[in-house]
Amino acid sequence: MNPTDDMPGPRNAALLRRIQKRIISRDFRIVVMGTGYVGLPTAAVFSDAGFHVTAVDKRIAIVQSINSGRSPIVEPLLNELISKSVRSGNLRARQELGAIPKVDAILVAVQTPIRANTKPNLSFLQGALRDIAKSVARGAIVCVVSTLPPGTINRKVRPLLDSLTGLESGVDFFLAYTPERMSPGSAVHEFKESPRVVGGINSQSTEAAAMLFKEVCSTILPTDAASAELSKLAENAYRDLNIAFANHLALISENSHADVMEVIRLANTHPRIGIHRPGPGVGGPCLTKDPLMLDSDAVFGKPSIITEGRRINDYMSKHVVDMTLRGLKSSKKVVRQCSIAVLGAAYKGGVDDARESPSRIIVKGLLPRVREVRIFDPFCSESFGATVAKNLKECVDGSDCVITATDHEMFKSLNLSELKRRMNVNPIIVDARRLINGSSARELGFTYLGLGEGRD
Ligand code: SAJ
Repeated sequence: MNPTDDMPGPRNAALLRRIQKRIISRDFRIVVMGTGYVGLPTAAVFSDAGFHVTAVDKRIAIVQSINSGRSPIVEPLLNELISKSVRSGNLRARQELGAIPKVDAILVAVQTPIRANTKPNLSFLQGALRDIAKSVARGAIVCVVSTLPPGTINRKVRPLLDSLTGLESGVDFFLAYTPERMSPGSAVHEFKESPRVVGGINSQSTEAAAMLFKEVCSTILPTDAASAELSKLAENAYRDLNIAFANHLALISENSHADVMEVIRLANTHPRIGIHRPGPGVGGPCLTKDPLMLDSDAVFGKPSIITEGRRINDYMSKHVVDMTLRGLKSSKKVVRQCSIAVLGAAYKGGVDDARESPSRIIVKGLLPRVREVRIFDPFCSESFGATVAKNLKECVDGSDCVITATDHEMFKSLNLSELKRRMNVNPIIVDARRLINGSSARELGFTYLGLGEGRD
């Protein structure tokens, strides 16, 4: 048996008890490496719970924002937590880890992007591990939070840390994978309430990491590191595939005189079915990347349900461009003279995040063909090259076609009569998010094209 896979030995059992005492008394220093959409809520929640947290990020603007008590991103509750913790002295940010005298736990939350060739880029992770190596002392807990390709902890993180520190992970210090499961827009709430998967490289590592996360998360799911890695990827790949299925159904419905929303509503009344919503594509940093990470060892040319799902979801933004051009032509408009209003730049409703947003493909697809593309988003300033409108009215005034690209709350209750008054004659709605009642729109004289709605 591998010595690090056995039951807690007497030495580590005593150490674990000492660590537990210090965690409970909050005499425990935590470093969070990387303060992006994952590291920031992590640092905020731990510091709010009374831990001494140092957040490390290379970006000076982020460090300054945190140290002045302001959240650098729009995320409910985050600003309050950061400002409170900075005031109480529990949270500080810095650009370099440097020589912090005593670190009890290090949580690594740096980005693990996908390269253009769809292979994972682990250079930020490796850089962070090099940075933390000198701070990993005997008895420290190291947790990787970033999303990882299968097998990374055991095959890459563990040997690298052991060689950099000269210590033995699982014996001298504890190493675990604790994937985040936060949805932007409710990150703080979900950080605390989503069951937290904690997978150590051995049972002591799982126990040590669980003791720490138990203080801030309502439920802990202890497991091994490899299963934890795969479970994180499986969740997001499953969601991506489910949305791809909804999108595929939308394309089929358009050719079958059926309405995909009705199809899904009916199917979902079955107690064991839960189909997601179709839309203009899948955006954001997670679902566009994690399925590829799960599939990163796939043999080229081998059939892959994951690759096909990604292709369908990517296709949907182009489909919205095609729907728009079709709508303009069927209304006898001269495409080159048309003005298009795109409602939403963020990748989903309620967030200010435009990463991988379907709106980008929609704007880029329409810009070279029409006179003007205007964009309005209540939270997000990204424009993808379109003209930014200050408000909804400015966006739709004198437009020929309105596209619902993001499901922000305010786009779900558009005043259609006012919209019609503000738009040019023969107004068109391309409802890529299915936020608008198509019958009401048609009664008012709109040409209404709902994604996934088949018509005679
Ligand atoms: N979308 C649809 N139809 C749907 C649901 C979503 O088209 O029925 C689109 C959204 O508009 C968006 C994209 O998919 O463009 C992704 O949205 P999302 O709601 O899945 O949210 P993310 O990517 O912000 O967060 C996901 C979350 N995963 C799940 O809800 C299963 C979150 O829990 C993860 O922690 C997060 O990824 C992550 O960081 O991995």
